[in-house]
Amino acid sequence: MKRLQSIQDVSSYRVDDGRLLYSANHDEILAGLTTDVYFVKTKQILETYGYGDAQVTAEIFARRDGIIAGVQEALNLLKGLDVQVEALPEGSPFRAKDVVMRIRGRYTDFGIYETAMLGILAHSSAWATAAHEVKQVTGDKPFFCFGARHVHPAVAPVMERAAIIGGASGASCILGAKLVGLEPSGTVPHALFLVVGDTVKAAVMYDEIMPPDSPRTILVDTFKDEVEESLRVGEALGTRLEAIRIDTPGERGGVTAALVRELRAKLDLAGYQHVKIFASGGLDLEKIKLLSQAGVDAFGVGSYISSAVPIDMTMDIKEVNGKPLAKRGRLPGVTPNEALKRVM
Ligand code: PCP
Repeated sequence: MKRLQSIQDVSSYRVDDGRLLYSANHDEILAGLTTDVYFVKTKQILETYGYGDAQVTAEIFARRDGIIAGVQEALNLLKGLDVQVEALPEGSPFRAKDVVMRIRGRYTDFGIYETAMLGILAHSSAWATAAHEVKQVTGDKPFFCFGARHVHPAVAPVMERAAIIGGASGASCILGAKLVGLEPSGTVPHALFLVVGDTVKAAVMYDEIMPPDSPRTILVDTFKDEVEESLRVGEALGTRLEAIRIDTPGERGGVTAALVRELRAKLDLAGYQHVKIFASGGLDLEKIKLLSQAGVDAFGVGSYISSAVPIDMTMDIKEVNGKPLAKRGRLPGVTPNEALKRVM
């Protein structure tokens, strides 16, 4: 697909009637179709009036503190262009107003990617930052991103990858996990238990046919009391039972610290000290902290990560043809940041 060069290219572009998904594919993003249209007009005017070769230094800065993610994806948009790029390494912290990426080259070469690059960095960094916050609370205990169901499938892998960069131990979304060289994490949903009709029966089926590296973590809140079900599953799977998962719905009060304490005590009393407790469902930082103190060993976290508000990123031109400048309100010339590394 040809890159957009002018407003005439924009006007003549037609959306395919049979389009399956509204998300942009890679070719459409590279062609500039997801950019704000004013960047295409700017490119056309500059090239028409002899400014096409203007060399600029552009800096992207963040509006609030966070953990950077999406750098590699943003860089991939610039592949093949004659530009030099410095950026923060993926996963590193930044403060409000820090420059997270600096691009030098012909403005008309990369200007139309501003929208896409800012969007990638803003959202990925928000998800990574939320995951980092969870990590601060879970400490050495693992947590897994379960947020794919809350976002459009086109960006679910982007989110889950960002969560892992921010500190998640893994992710349930298959493509998200594979993007960082991991296998997806997760056992089975309530659907299996509901269809089979009995927690122990479903647990035994899982144990029989899932490969040895699939964790024997059994969900115990579908039909009956979580403690009663855990002990039944323990009896059936014995030492093969690695963990039980509690995901008690909000309608029943959710997963509480009291439930976790009771569960731990009764599992221990019945000789299941080796069985870990995995909690999921509506967990935020405060709840994770309380549940961790009560004895939860691992967590599944979805909406806290997926609902992270994007961290606004802004791109400013700070030099044109070697001359320092800036729009009103900003400081002219490059903004020093020793954490930036040359990446292109
Ligand atoms: C868990 C839970 C939440 C999912 C994880 C995301 O899934 O019920 O909806 O967590 P969040 O609340 O932090 O966003 P399952 O128990 O596997 O879901 P289901 O009820 O579909 O079986």
